[in-house]
Amino acid sequence: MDPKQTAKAAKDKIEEAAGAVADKASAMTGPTVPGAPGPVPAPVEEPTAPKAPLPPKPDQGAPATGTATGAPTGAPPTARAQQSAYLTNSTGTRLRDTDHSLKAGERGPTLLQDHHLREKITHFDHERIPERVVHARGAGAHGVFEGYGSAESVTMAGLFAKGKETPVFVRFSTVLGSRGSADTVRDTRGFATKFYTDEGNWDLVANNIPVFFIQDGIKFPDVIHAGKPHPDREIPQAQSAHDTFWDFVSLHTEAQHHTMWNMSDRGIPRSYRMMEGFGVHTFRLVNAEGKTSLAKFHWKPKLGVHSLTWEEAQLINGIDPDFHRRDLYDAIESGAFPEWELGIQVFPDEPDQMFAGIDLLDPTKIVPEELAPVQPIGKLTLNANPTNFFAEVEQIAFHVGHLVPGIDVTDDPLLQTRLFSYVDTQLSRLGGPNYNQIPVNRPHVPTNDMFRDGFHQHAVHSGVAPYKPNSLDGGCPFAAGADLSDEQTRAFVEAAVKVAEASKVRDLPASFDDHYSQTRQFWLSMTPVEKEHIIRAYTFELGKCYEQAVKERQLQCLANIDPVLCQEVATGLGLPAPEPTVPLVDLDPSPALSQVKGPFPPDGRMVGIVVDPSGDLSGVDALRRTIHDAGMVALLIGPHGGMIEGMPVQRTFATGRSVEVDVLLVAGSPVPAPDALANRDDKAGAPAGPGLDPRVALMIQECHRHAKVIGAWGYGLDALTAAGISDDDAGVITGDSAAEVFGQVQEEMGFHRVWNRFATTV
Ligand code: HDE
Repeated sequence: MDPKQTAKAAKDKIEEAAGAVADKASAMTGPTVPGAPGPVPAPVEEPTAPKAPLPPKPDQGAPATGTATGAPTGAPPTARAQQSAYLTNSTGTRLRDTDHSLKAGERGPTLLQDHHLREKITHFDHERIPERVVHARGAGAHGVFEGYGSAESVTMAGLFAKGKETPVFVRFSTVLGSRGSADTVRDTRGFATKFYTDEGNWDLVANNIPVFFIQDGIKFPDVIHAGKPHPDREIPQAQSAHDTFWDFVSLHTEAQHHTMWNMSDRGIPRSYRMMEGFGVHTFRLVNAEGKTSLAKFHWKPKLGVHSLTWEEAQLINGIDPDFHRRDLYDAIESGAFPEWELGIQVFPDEPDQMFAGIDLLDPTKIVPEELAPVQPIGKLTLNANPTNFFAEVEQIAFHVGHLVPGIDVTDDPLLQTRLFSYVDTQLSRLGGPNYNQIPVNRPHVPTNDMFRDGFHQHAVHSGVAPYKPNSLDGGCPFAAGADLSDEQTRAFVEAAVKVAEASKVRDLPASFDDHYSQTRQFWLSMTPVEKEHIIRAYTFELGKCYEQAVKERQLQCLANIDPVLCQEVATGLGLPAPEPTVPLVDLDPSPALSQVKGPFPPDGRMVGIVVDPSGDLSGVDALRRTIHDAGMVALLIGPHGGMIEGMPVQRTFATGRSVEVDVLLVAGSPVPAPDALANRDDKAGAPAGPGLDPRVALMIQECHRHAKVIGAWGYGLDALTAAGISDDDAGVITGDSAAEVFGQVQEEMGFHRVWNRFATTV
């Protein structure tokens, strides 16, 4: 048999199957439920007739199929996956049996000659690579960036040209936890974007918090060692609520600004789709005339910035530890593609690198948007899930030094260390210096780097002279032109800025000394309900510390930020509130920092619908379609799985929990289901009024406590009464029909929560 013919037949079959799946997806008119495990439903019986591998799911994308040195191959993305209809070993030889090892008789010892067994087990033994030192836990997606053309006066980077589309891959992450840790812990989130531009890859390796714990990269191991689990018992996982973290930040007080952001609602985002992103450092932009400007990068989510409540975050860590990952993939699968605008704050490139008294090289400082507005320069849309998590999300390697003409770095001492660290870490994480040849890291333009050999070399370099100058390879390759206005030949050239005359020192400028005024500014910019959340977060975290000295020292830092904050936390800890040791500086509040805003679009929001199969279900199916058409996901919640009146049940009273939904619609008042027994489902121990399933009562009460919009009609009103919720309460919407109630619910849910349902005291 001609192997080429076999490969071609397999490829044709894969493409045929991919087409069939796409047709099937487009033919589906009803609300889809994201999260299905395969592209075609699995049969109950094990399939045995040989056929080509299944294609990826319609929502999945894959890295481009260029070669390791950037040449387009024209192969379909599926060419990267398994190709044969038959099981083979890693060198393509077909295998008959992978279920039994080769033995000396059925009961005999296994033979050393079993090369298939040895290959299979050896490969398995080496499947793991080191997880990232920080940001180990994450999720990622493919997308596209479209330039607005508005940045052309400050940067020549071609990706910002009007209408220019650039493919991207984005990876979101937490910082402290290990790869298998929970998503909704209190932590900073990473927001790293690789732009595969026509001038090489540009990585914007950002966070969802605009300031950092430290001003000099040499302190990075210290802050991370303090935040990671205690080295003796390796607890707690993915938490800052422990002694070593608070020991460090209370001694190293430049960390206080970032810590305040972590204690705010920003530390527990509702979704990766609802986070801002910040490049943190000031970068240097260069336009086609060579003129430089300083700039800070901001990602602004179309859906607004929203958070969980602390109780929700803690419940979700148990109920669905993959909450953020699932939310991102489900939203993309259901067509609610997340969007952000990229914006820049631009500052003149003055020799002192200051703006409005703020040192632009100090990464513990922001420039309030009210002083320097964020100007939109392009739009990011995430539109495809990964096909293979390991190949794409785990192996992507970001680096702040992946720069393109028009974008350069500054002397921020944190950024300077990062320029070293990101290459270095990939050497041990990805096993050698050729990690940029891994498919997800490959640029979409030709590379000609004269780097040779090393582990996992995929390129087959020709020529004899990988050095310069040479004559034996005809002088190839040649240095690119320094003429910045020639887009065809221009090169990345470091901006020739002056370096001040100085002596070698291990020190920072005096302008980095103020650790408190912007921390206080953040506090003063919060609404009362956001301040309550901050007080509660500090009290929780310090309450988890054992050392009295650590708590007292952090209270002193809080006294230097705000006396009310300090007093409230001190009361919770049962300790006296100290007096400030530095003068309190009142900078103008920055309303842009508050999250209490709206309305925002509801795309991809989860709408729970509680149904009673014995009650009136009229309007529920139409409601599901309305929710779907409005870009949201409807979750039908019933007493049992399977179907209810032709509608698929996504959650039962046993499997569902309030924290999974943004809004709860109560379409009936179901009596206790047969499994509403506390010994079968602990939630059934929740108190409920007469006749209502206690799990439904708990769901309504939690949604109410977490200030979510609740809608009810018909017998649903009885359920509210039995759960002890008044229909006069803010954000509780009642009416005669599903359609009437949902119309009002939609208006309210754009504000994320019913904010005035929270009582405040500050
Ligand atoms: Fe990172 N950081 N970082 N960091 N960082 C890493 O690189 C480091 C910093 C950020 O999804 C590592 O590939 C140092 C600031 C993100 O793959 C490592 C310093 C910001 C990600 C590293 C910082 C970030 C990383 C670990 C202080 C926000 C995840 C694995 C000088 C602007 C990227 C890796 C991904 C990852 C070093 C500070 C963001 C060890 C030394 C500030 C989003 O190289």
